[in-house]
Amino acid sequence: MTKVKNILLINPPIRIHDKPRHIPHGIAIIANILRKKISNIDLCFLDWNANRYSEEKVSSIIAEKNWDIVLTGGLIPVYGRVIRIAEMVKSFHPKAKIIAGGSAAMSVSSLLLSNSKVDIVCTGEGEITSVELIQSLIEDPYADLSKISGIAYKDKNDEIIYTDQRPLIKDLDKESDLPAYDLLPMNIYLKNQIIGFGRDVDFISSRGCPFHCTFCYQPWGRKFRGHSVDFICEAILKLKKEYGVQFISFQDDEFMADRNRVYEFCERRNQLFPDIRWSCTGRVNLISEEIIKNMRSSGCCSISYGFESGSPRMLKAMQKAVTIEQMEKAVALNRQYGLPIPVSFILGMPGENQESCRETVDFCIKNNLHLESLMFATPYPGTQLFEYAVESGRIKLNDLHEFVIKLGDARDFLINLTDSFTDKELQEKSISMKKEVRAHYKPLSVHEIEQKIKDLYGELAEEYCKLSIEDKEHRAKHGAIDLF
Ligand code: B12
Ligand code: SF4
Repeated sequence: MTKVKNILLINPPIRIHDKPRHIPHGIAIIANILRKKISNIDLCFLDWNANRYSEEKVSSIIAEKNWDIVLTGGLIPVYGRVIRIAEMVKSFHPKAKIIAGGSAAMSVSSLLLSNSKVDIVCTGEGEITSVELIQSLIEDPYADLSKISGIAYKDKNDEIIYTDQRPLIKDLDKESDLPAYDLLPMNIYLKNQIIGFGRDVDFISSRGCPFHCTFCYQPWGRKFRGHSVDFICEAILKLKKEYGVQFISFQDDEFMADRNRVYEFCERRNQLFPDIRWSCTGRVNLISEEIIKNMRSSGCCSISYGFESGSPRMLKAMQKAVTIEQMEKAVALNRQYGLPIPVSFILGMPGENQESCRETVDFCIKNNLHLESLMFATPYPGTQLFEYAVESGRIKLNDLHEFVIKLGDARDFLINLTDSFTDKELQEKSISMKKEVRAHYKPLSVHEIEQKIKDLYGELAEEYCKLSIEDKEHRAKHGAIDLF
């Protein structure tokens, strides 16, 4: 019998200016799968993000046990933290193997391997790869990894080796799993709502998106793969029973890509858990009166849209594949069915100029929308926009590590992709556009907002009054709860 191996999974902190709100789906799914599929392991999940520990505390947890394998990763803004975690681990346990995954690892795999003490990167979906990899490392820490698909690693000579790409999972229900909720500090997540009120949790019910927006990273390709409605409903029933969940915020790239699945979910929600309310991501070309009516009458409280621009020219340049007419129709339908209108915009895509900014401002004023969630165009690695930034010499590959370390929230200005504005002008433009739109925005009265919130949220509406200023600010940026 092989010796028990100590495995530590670390979820690094993200968005530390806000409360921890989002379940770390990727690494928590991996945790669940590893403990089910591999025997002889002692697995510990350190949620640095949820607990907001100091680095000293994390370092002492790393030091206290002889970890054999450490897994970490997440979205690209945790790239720097992954590097730091690898340093801390190796300083106490030089022989421990460090495996990283998520977009912080797969969208910049060779960069991460070259600039850190990370040993192995998971270059795609982690469910099968992590099991094969860890089984192999348990048998022999110095095993030949070249036969394991879906990884990149440093060999004995520090050369980076890429193995075959692992094919995408065909059936998410069978081959993936739920996050290991019981290993996470669920109460922290449940009290820091995302979109809803009460005990609100996020859920990712699909992978992949059929569209081609140039600023978006699509590691799972253009084919939409959804969990079945059975899987989703079982998960919600579990979350309700075990954690008293009252609201589900679907954070899929594009929850509505498969309309039949949406209709089926609405029907099943009404049968199985009519008290659960929910929100999701949408797209204006997928919206119709019929679907929105259905969603509204089955507890949907918010559909968020990435509008990005009020300029048809910019929409085309971003390959958004939507029209201004479709955007206006979606706004009107959301209003007609009493739903708030959380929309986001992007400033500073290549080709942005005074005229396109004017069109965005005019579009907001005409449709009485706010512009508070205006982001700066940011070329995240793996996107077409990133390729453009490299080709146009705005990002130098020699300086890539310094650039990636700085990536964070797209609300903060990082790089200028336009030819029409200087950096300073672009940042001032963002302020002046928001200011102009704010001056024209006609909010509903407090009474009208309260009434709409009651209509949408029923008994959960009482929670609205209890929101802290911080939570209200979060809503203003992401949930647009009082913008109807
Ligand atoms: C929910 C979400 C968030 C949440 C955070 C979630 C969290 N707890 O970390 C919030 C809202 C905070 C967020 C913020 C941002 N996000 Co975001 N987000 C997502 C979203 C929609 C889902 C992520 C998710 O849980 N997916 C489901 C899980 C199962 O997939 P996964 O994490 O990739 O995990 C799989 C593999 O990667 C791997 N894996 C993951 N971790 C690990 C670890 C190990 C050890 C191993 C072996 C494997 C492994 O196995 C998993 C199962 O196959 C994705 C879109 C997407 N398609 O993933 C964007 C996405 C990750 N976000 C993205 C971006 C750009 C951002 C922002 C920077 C955007 C912004 N406007 O500012 C901000 C970051 C803000 C900041 N200050 O850091 C990009 C990343 C681009 C890139 N090149 O890295 C994505 C891909 C969106 C997109 N399509 O462009 N985001
Ligand atoms: S921005 Fe949305 S619609 Fe566009 S490709 Fe990304 S997930 Fe799909």
